[in-house]
Amino acid sequence: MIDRRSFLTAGAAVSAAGILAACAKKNPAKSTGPDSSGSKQITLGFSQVGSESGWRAANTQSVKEAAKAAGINLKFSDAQQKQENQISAIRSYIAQKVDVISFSPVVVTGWDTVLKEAKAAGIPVILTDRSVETSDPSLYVTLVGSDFEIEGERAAHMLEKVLAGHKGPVKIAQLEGTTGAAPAIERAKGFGKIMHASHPEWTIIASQTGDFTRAGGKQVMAAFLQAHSDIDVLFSHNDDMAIGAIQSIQAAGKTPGTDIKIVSVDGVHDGFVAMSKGQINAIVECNPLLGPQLMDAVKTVHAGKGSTLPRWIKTKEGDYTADQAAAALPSRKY
Ligand code: GZL
Repeated sequence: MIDRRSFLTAGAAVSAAGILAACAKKNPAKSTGPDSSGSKQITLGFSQVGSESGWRAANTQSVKEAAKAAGINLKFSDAQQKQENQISAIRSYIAQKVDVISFSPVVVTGWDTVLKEAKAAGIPVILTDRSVETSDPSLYVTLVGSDFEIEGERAAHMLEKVLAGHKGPVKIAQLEGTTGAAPAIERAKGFGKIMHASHPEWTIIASQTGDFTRAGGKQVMAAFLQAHSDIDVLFSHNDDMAIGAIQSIQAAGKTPGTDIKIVSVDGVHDGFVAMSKGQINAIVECNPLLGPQLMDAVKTVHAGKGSTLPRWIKTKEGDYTADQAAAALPSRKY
């Protein structure tokens, strides 16, 4: 896999300028009528991964609300977690001659062809949430989203806190996100980096995708528990799978958060509720409220200033342990 950080910095400014020069030439503002400010309204074509989790629902709401607030005409499609649906949606936006295309790629590979079609049509592309693997940095202007590898490292450090004072071997089950998705690949990588560097006593004895859904987490955790009677920790790549896993842990007669410690990622409302009950021990936040940052980037790109944007517009996020959950809940925005 191309190292995300080194790739993102290499020659980005040059490539972004190249995209925008091409766009300006081939795609004079395909805006619709004037917006409230009297300037021509921008049309944004957005392809969403799906509606698989509480995180995704919050992300969709953020994108829709931010587009409305920004006076941007949003064309929105839900791909139901299928890459072919996202590719079809992007092609439809190209045919409709939207001003800007944005999407959260369900998996990292398989995008070059359709992104080259967008480039040829002079339509700039902004990634949100998840990244893609490509050898051509000119195929998108910027990524608005989190650093998933750091999230994996943060999860390992939160597990260190949860296990404070624990002696002896720690047997870990891992619920992976969607196979091939950037957050799944990179959260596993970050967690493994800390585990291998600092914790020879930790062993991942089971690891399988639950596809970021509650049903997936419940089903896979039940299988883990059938195969392993000695799981000490669950590391779940998102709260929805952790919440599903909690049901299976309880069905097996064990106490989540006590018999099996749980560290999760996202920080959605139901994750915080489970944490306030002591069922989840720690959560690494992954901020879904990317809408405002995305709309700012859309306006910058549409104004021909995309080369002023960083190659990666990172989101800010925190880490929480169970003792902080109840106090944090009332102010949670998603
Ligand atoms: C992360 C996002 C992931 C969330 C899951 O930015 O892509 O997808 O962690 C969601 O909850 O399904």
